[in-house]
Amino acid sequence: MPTNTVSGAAPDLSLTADELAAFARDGYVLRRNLFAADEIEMLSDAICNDPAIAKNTYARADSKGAATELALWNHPADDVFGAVARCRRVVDSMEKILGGEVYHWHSKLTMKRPKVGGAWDWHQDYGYWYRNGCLFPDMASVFISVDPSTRENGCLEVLKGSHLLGRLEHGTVGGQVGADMERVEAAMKVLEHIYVEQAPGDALFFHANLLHTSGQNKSDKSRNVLLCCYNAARNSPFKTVGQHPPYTKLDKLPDSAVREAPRRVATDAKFHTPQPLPA
Ligand SMILES: O=C(O)CCC(=O)C(=O)O
Repeated sequence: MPTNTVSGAAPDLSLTADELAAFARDGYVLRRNLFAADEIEMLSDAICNDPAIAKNTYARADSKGAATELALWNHPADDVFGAVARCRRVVDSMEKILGGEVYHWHSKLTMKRPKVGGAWDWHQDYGYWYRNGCLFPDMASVFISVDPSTRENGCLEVLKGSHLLGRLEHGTVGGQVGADMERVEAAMKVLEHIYVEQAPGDALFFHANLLHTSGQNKSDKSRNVLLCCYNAARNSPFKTVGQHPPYTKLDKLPDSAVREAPRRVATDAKFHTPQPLPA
């Protein structure tokens, strides 16, 4: 695994200068094995067996009517999901990407059931978050594979370099927010379409204006992912829309906190309740 100069006892696992250059050029960078097998097993166990996840999961229809599932929360709680979202290898990377202090925007589980799991239509995350009152697209996510993420089960697909297009118009497609397809199709003629296949523990850092999609799950295996999303502290929304609060200080944790975290969802974890899409 690439590492930076070691400072103190713990290795610095955040993104290196070369990775940051790739991110600036392409709008994303894939770090293999950011999380170890035992850490991923903790996430998988909670996703599959914690009743709080099942209770707070809801579906979003894709444009073809299949349902992709998610559970979403704003504040990282004192549990394994919160530890991943606050650990240094993630948050220090985000601070390098966004150029300063970041805070946790939200985390979500996106889950595609075997055979029936639905797609995510082409969009930029800032297509959603613009509507939440964030002035600048100074936002980014990390897509952490809990299950293998393959072409067959609907891995993430990105248009390399599309973060440089700026924000496209978005409208409602199925139960999701989707980008203007005339623009997406034009962009596809000039930008490379990448299928980002990931093993469990691999982490894709990507910019809020990167166009991305993912297909339906045609396989007989689940495709579960933890997505942690961040906003620059200086970019707190100018208005409150829906369930996203303004800037909230993020307390970073050492990387070792993931293994030490409670495996079950914290009792005070606050999930979003499903909301109709804003007009
Ligand atoms: O889980 C996926 O495949 C994509 C999720 C996504 O694009 C999103 O939550 O904005």
